[in-house]
Amino acid sequence: MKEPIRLNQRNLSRLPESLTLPTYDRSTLTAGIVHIGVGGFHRSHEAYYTDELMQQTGQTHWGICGVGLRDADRKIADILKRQDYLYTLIVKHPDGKIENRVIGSLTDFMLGCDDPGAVIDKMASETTKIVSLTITEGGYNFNPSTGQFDFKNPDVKHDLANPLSPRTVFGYLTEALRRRRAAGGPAFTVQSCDNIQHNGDMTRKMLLSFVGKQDPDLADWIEQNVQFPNAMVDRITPVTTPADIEYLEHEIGIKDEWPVTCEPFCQWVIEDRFSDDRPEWEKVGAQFVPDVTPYEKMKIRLLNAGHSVLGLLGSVHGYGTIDECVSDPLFATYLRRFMDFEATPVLGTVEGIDLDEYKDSLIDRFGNPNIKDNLARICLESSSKLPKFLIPTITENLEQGGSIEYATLVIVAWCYYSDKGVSKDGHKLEITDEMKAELHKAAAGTKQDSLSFLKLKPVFGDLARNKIFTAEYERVVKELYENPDVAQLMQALLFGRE
Ligand code: CS2
Repeated sequence: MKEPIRLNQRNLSRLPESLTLPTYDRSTLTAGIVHIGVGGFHRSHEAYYTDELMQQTGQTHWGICGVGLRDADRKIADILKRQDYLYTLIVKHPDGKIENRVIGSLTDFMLGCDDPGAVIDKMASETTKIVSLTITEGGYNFNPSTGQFDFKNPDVKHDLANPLSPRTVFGYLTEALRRRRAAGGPAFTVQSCDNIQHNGDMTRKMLLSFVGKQDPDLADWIEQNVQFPNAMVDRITPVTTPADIEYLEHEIGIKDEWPVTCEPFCQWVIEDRFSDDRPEWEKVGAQFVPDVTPYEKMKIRLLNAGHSVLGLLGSVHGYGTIDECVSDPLFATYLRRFMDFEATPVLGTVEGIDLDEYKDSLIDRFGNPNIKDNLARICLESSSKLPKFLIPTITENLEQGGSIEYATLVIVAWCYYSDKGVSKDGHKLEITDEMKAELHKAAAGTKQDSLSFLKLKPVFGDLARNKIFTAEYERVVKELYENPDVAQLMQALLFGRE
């Protein structure tokens, strides 16, 4: 077998013909965008759209300078540097077809923890028109029970006192915007690409709280000059596995140390308000709309919540991936019922979208047998996901007298999962959550106090005080703890007791 070819700029012309390669002149690339959080999702989504735009127009001024703030980002920084910021996007279709494409839109990668000043300079440079973010739901430093910025976070305290060597995204944005104001030119746009409803408004609110404490005049300037467009982002992007790297090496003949895999579906709906210029992403499939509210709500309450429903129930049941769950008619039916009976009634209408079709398409996408989307990824950081994806559906149904049973079983499964850390058959679960210890402690108190888990206020707000909810929750807790056969409880909800 021939040696695989290392992915880098020099080797581009030698790569196998089956790959789609950048056709624009990468030697003239400049970064109009600085992006914080270069995970798989950024690389399958914004970096892909931008690559496609450059492919179609030949424009090279919308390159992306990647930024990682923490030492944990060193691995991706080193790999991208060795590959001249190139990587392969492996698009896996449900019928087995695979498209491999080398993405060339990243121009550079900077590590904030090594040199915060260089990152601030880059963001403050007048060529930067957009600073975009995928910092995960938890990165917004938002306390769900109060709705306010969390000033107790030690990194935030550090940043307030040390504006030139920040650790959080808020510290970086503040110092860079302070310099933009001093320079007298336009501000950059701050563009969130995370799964949060009104992600732009949320970023704005959190940033203004931080800046208001550090530099109130600057907060006024930001209010007047900086735009934070809301957006809905969508593309299922599982964690890259060694098998993906081997596939490229052995079947395609290319050595890429960290490719990204994703589904063919891709969507980006963005509010068209920018502080300065923006890329014409509409030329490559993004939609610019005046108000993104219905789209983001639909996506978060159906897709993301649907993922959590399958992820938590599936983990306790002993399944490993989303497609495995959906191939079980019990799980597929349960998901559909949750969407129809609980999520949809509190969603409102989404203009121009047939919700039934949207739900059908979600089940098809989740069922893509080539996208092995691990439940460990789906359940990761559930403590910041559920308050945004699932709990609002429960509280709104409680207000309206709607159904809550399907979602309640998910919360109970989450309690069992956090308490025991194993599936019903005793297999250890891989749990990653900033609040893992607190979740475990609260869940482990269930035997003494069946509402113990629900009393975690930062996650559940006042849910433990709602009598209708707690009655259902306590009933299900008792059943699941007596016999952790979650499928049996799902079955009973769907078809009644035999
Ligand atoms: C998933 C998302 O982890 C999760 O919560 O629901 O990462 C999901 O795959 C993406 O939002 C799809 O666009």
